[in-house]
Amino acid sequence: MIKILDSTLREGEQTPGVYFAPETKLKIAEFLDHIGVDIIEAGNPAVDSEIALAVTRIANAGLKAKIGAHSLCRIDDVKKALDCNVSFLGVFFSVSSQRLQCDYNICLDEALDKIVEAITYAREQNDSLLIRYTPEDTVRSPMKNVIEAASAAVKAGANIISIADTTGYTTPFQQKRSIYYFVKILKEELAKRELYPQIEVHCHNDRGLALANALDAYRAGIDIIDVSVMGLGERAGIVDLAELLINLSDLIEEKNFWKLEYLKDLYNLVSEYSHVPISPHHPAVGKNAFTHYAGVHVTAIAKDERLYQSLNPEFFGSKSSIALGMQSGLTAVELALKQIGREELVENKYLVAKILKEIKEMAKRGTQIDIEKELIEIVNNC
Ligand code: HCA
Ligand code: CU
Repeated sequence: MIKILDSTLREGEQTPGVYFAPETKLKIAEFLDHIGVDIIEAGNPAVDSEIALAVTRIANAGLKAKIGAHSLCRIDDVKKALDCNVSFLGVFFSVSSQRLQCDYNICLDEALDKIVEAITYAREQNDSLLIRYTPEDTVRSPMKNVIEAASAAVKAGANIISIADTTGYTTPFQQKRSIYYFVKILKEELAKRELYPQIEVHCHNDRGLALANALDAYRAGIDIIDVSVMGLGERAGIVDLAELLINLSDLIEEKNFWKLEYLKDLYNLVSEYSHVPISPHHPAVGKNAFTHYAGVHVTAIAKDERLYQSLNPEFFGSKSSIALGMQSGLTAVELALKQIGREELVENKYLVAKILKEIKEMAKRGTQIDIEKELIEIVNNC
């Protein structure tokens, strides 16, 4: 079964301006756990002692999910991560030619030594720790380097290799630049060496293809997909948790595997504390995700919602609704009148038409009409 790693608390907190206090992080982790996320990447403890504290609290909160720390391949940092009592450790070290030459100024062998040293140390401290190694910017690194680094990491004790599309470079539409291709080659090459780690993918959204690439990786048979709430993360962020779960729910056999009804509350919580608004048209959790507006649409859904819905709002703890405005027709007014408990007015066709005219006038201000409040005012004035 595919596993989900949520990185809202690590990658997500790398969104400029975003800061989650330790108690907020614990609340977010509890929600993620309820939803059924397998691994919660809770932060990099070496960044700040408060992050270490938050990771420790979450690790000790008795959640079902594995709690993970992120760390550079540096013994001191790995120590700080392990001090937090985590059951998952993700270490990263790029083996791209540019990174080795321009940034680290070392050769591949020296990089391999650092990777092996950090993983060996972590493995010695804890037999049952899940260790992931990420050759950061995997997909723009020479395949030979990635395979050498991944092989060395697994031999040193890593259980998982993550393919990181750090800059959102991959596309399902060019074979040699697709995550699908990287997964296949990596698995094949590791299998030749009799190494069978789990494979994870971390897809950034710089080209708007993070979700498409994650699903491409799923098709290639990967084990773990990284996500965050609202896709929060560096630059254009990563795969959005809700969007991925919607699509995976369609693909897996077992129904109701994830508790999607908690998504809305989780998104509202993260939005509140991150100060990043949820887009109204965000799938499943946006304000308008199940709202119908134009006359033709509302007339149809009044007969059967499924005429304009392929997702069942109930799965997300939502209901479908209608909006009023310039695009509305008489059916919308009738439905809205029923909604505010004025069903008796529906028979008065003259009044319904007058209300519609008023609604259209009001719509010209360019913001949504509040049915519960403003429609009542319109009715009282007509
Ligand atoms: C980062 C980069 C990273 C790492 C992913 C990983 C990426 O450290 O911010 O360690 O698995 O996108 O490569 O998020
Ligand atoms: Cu990232």
